[in-house]
Amino acid sequence: MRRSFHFVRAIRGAARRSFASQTRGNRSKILLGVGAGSLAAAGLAIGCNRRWTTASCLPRVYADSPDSEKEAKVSGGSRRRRFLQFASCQYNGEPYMTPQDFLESLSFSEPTARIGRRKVDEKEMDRYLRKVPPVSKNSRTFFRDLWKDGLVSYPEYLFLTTLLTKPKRQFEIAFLMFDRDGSGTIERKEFLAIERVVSKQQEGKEPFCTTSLLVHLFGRNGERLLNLESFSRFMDNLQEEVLDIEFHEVSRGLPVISETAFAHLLLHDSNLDHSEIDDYLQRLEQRSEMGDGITFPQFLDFAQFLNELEDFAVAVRMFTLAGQPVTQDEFQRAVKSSIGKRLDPKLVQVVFHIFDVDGDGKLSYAEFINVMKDRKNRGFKSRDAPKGWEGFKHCMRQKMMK
Ligand SMILES: [Ca+2]
Repeated sequence: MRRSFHFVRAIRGAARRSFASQTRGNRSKILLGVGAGSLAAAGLAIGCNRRWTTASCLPRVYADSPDSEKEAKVSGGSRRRRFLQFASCQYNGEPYMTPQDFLESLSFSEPTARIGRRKVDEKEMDRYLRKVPPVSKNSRTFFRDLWKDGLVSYPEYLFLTTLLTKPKRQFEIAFLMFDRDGSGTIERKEFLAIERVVSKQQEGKEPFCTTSLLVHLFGRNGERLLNLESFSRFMDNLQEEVLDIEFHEVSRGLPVISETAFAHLLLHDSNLDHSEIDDYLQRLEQRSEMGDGITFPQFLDFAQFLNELEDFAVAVRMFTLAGQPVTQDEFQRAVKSSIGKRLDPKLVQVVFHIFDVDGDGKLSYAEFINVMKDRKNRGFKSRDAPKGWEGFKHCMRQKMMK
């Protein structure tokens, strides 16, 4: 069990419908819309929580898990394994994720229980593709809007998960990698060529089908070109959509999350076990007077900062060459040099309360970087928990330490 916010599945339906119409400016409407959904789901939440906490310790059996394991062994790699684990559809004999599967693979350690993969036929596929908005619509709810009605291929999954943690200044580098002929725009065939490379597919071996993402970026017949501006906006929207889901699942529709919930969000994807996470949270609660909470824009800033963690590490190493712990002012200066602005002092205060081990007001830098690296790489490194009997023992140890 990685997350303590188990009620989220119950509220997801209500939340998603409300988020679909979300814009930055209308948070009060969301508050009303999702707040009602959350209240309605609160009763369910208790049941869900119970089911999750007891069931999560036992190995869950999926009808298709032997196949997924076999497929992953053939093609190798933890990302491939994760893709196969969550891919709930099959089209032309190939496994695909729905947009819902994709979003769940980022937030949950296991997919929803199901029996086999649902076969998608031509007619259904045609219906999916007709629903896809063009990239010029600039949607921040693209994946949530399509939800079950769309397909994400394995190369696309690799592409999307790679983009999730790319710092903004690397958007252009990524764009130039795709624009193979240097024309200043990306064509569908250039996009597919890179996809082929990253998924290690041989040219001509396996033709890619037209997916929802291809139609979104290049049109139904690949008639549109993608320029740097649209490409960067797409990446921005993708990052924001995933963070939006994460934040609002925790806030239950409210515009802020508590400092403790923020700390939990930072720590839950790390390799820390439950007792270690509890230590961090207790330290935070003992040291800080709980304030007004953390808003979504503040959370976004922090996520942007995490995407620039390498630059931050270089900057902060200047202070730590002599093995000195970092003060809040030094921390902020290092942040500014990596993302171009300071973080809200309240956020920094929370981070210091969590990672100031001996209470001297300074940050234990090595610990901070190690935990935050795990958080940044969420979904892969930290989620490759041991499987089978080893996994069961690991899980039992975790439970007994609680
Ligand atoms: Ca080009």
